Amino acid sequence: PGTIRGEIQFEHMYFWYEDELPVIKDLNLTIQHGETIALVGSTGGGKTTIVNLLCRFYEPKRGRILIGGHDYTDLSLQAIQSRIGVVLQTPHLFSGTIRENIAYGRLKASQQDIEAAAKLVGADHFIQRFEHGYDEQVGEGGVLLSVGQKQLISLARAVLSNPEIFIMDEATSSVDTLTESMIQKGMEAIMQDRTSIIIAHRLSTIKTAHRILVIEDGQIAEMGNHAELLKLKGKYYNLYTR
Ligand code: DCP
Ligand code: MG
Repeated sequence: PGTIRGEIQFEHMYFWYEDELPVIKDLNLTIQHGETIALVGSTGGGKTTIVNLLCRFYEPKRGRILIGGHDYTDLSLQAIQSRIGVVLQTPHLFSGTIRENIAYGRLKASQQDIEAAAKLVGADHFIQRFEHGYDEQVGEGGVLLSVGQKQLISLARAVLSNPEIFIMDEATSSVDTLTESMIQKGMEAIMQDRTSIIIAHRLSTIKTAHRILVIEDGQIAEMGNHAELLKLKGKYYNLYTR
């Protein structure tokens, strides 16, 4: 039983928002424990919706989601969200210090644990340069930081929470190349031995994923690894060889 710890299954899942237009249509997918999945595809395809459903910000209208072999509606919301570490495209920080934002309510987290998490994802580098280091205030919602820096802090938060499942919606804009390579390294550190779902925009992330899913119109349009999908000369090929 321990072997399916971070296994995720979508079974005949359907979803629509208030307007009732189907957004996810009969999604069937099993993600193995430890697997890295990249979701790609054109805008409006349903990638963020899939992640929102998995975090149970919404629930499937039909079909179900299983986490570790259990229908997730049988688990508490808190139990689900403690098993998932998520980095949003525009990460949410609260006004407070960097230290508090990494700890995120984990009162037992020691300074050593916090710094170890930050070092692992490469966030320590820019944090040390602040006048107050880990005690620097981030401002309302983190306004004093760049999007890339906020993602690095969210990555450190995810590492500290040691989740079975790691989800990341990569930032598309305004990340300088140094921060981008830090984020890349940080993600690689977290993805080790964890089930990971990355909504990916960078080829470096996508190429190393075990499976790439092209999501279009709420369905899996193509699935395979980078080499397989290139060979197919289909939608993935068109997205990434222009
Ligand atoms: N949608 C909606 N109401 C919401 C969110 C989305 O009606 N609150 C619609 C817009 C799209 C569809 O659902 O038609 C899928 O939206 P997603 O945000 O899931 O799409 P992606 O994440 O794939 O798009 P992007 O690449 O732009 O992030
Ligand atoms: Mg999206």
